[in-house]
Amino acid sequence: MNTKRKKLYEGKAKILYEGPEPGTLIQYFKDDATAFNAQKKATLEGKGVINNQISEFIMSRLNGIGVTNHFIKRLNLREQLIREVEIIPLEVVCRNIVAGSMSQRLGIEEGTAPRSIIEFYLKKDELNDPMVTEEHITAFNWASTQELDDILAMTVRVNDYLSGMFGAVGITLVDFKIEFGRIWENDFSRVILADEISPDSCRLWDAATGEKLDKDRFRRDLGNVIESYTEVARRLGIMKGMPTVIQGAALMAPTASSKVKVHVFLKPGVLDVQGKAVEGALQGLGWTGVSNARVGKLIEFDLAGVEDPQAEARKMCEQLLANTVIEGYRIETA
Ligand code: AIR
Ligand code: ASP
Repeated sequence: MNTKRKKLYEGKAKILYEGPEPGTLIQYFKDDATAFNAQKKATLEGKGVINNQISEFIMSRLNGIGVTNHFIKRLNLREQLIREVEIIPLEVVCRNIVAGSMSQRLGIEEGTAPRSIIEFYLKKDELNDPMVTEEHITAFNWASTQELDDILAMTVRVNDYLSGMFGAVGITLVDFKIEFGRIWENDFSRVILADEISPDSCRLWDAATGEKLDKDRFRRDLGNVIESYTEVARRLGIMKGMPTVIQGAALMAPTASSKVKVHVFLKPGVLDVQGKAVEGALQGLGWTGVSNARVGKLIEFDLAGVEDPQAEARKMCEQLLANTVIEGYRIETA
């Protein structure tokens, strides 16, 4: 992050900043992890980068099947542009297999599978997010009956879609938590899916081995948290499309320093007087096969304190290093 903007809210794993236009926000994914109402805390390097991408992937897919949500586009490794919503103070949990708090509360062993169950929790840290029923929700106006119907219908669709999506890559969707918000259009409001969907908010088990690939690795001190999140991203085909430098950077501290080389040269079609001179001289010395010589400049530097050196170097070219009307540039980072 290199621009100063207004922070609107800081949660346990994310920060919300004012967006570039009214009705938009920027959602920043931190590396911080908490569990048991923040009694347990840690920083898991790279988690924010992975969750930003997994959540982008899932939210885009859900948008594609008509589950309207707040995601607009990913901006960089840790940030996404989202629609501003009036958050409904509920955590909606959908369970396909008994695990976690339901297993503890009801004394039912983890792993048994009844039918899918949807539960509601009130978002209230001071009270440890108590479970509530539909009666509480409508009685206290946290959501209207109509909104609750929409929330239930959307949760069922999300569960169907995600169960299939994860199933196809050998992952069992055990349970997940989602949140919703209201958007206003004139005097009418509509409920849309908000927040994030990632291994922080789902239980994901390897379908073959039962191995946990989600935040329970952190909650239960099972180790390999980032490795498991990365595995989820890999199976979904997300990490594959990322340039190698960024894949490395995903797990790298944001303060690590990169070697950057920026090559700037005149665009093809722009007369390069120096290039022509060099070309003529080389030809004169007998290298008659030389053509299209361009003389450019090379700018080298070390760059620390940024998360995406390529992206920063690109901005430097656009703002200072190249005259983009007539010059092109090529960036190498290592
Ligand atoms: N969850 C609940 N509160 C915060 C989160 N992330 C998610 C868990 C789990 C599901 O909701 O990650 O996937 C049910 O959690 P629990 O603790 O009630 O069993
Ligand atoms: N992150 C939440 C907390 O700190 C819940 C959890 O994921 O365990 O309580």
